[in-house]
Amino acid sequence: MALTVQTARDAAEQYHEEGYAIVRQFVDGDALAALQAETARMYDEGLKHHATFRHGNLAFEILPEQDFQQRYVIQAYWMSWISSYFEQFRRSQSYFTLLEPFLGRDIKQVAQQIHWKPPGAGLTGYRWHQDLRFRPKRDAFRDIETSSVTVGLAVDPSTRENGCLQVVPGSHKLGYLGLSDEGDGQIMKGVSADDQLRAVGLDPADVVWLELEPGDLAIWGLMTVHGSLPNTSDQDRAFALSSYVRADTTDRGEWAFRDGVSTPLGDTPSLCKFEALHERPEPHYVTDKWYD
Ligand SMILES: O=C(O)CCC(=O)C(=O)O
Ligand SMILES: [Fe+2]
Repeated sequence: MALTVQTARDAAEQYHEEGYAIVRQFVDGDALAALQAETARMYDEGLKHHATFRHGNLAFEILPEQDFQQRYVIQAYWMSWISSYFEQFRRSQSYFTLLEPFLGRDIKQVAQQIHWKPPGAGLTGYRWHQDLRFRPKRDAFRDIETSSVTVGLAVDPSTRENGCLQVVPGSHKLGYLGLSDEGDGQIMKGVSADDQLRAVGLDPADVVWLELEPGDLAIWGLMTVHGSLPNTSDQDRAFALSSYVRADTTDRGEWAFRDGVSTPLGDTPSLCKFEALHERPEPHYVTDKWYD
């Protein structure tokens, strides 16, 4: 099913009112099978690394076997550098049709990720937060709240049991609330709890669970309060996330669309989120145990 301009406009309207939206069957049929196969290939690529690996913007976040009984891959970043499939997918016509009502015709991408929640891995929840916290150099982005959108595409079914995303409708209008900023600020340690919402004046009863079929897509913003629980089922939850920004509001990111024209990666990576990109662009392993 090709995404219509009307569906994209409706999603943008709901997003502006409620801070999130869902587009069903953004990908289906053979295209969905291809997405699932390439996502599985990325997992196998990640498994080749004994610890968290970085090379430019490409990264695999690994839970190593010495601490977790077996090796798990929980995140991949910027798969485009090793996958021609993901390099084309991120700037495909479907994404442009979806994003134009949100961001206009000149669009850069600042995040490309897959999040897995392998059964048994345990540490696969993301505590309540607003993604603004991941844009550390806030002056590198202008008009940040309205110029950026994140989309999460269900590769596997996304259910309550396997830790689907949850959002608090309307929370995007409340400003930055500081959720999960305490301590080392690591959002994958500890779990989302109702008290965290109450502490900032939100009602846990308002939470919406974004249960998705493979190919469905969720949309949220930098100010939308969201989180997800660890997987307690035996079904993985691969979720493909991308953040896009209006190109004229940032010096960061990789071009996705210039005046609506799909634009490939250049020869070298651009600074997106990792501040260390320029200090340590070569392949390397990171062995700090953030999960301890
Ligand atoms: O994968 C998820 O469930 C949520 C991820 C998330 O919110 C984030 O990485 O900012
Ligand atoms: Fe987030």
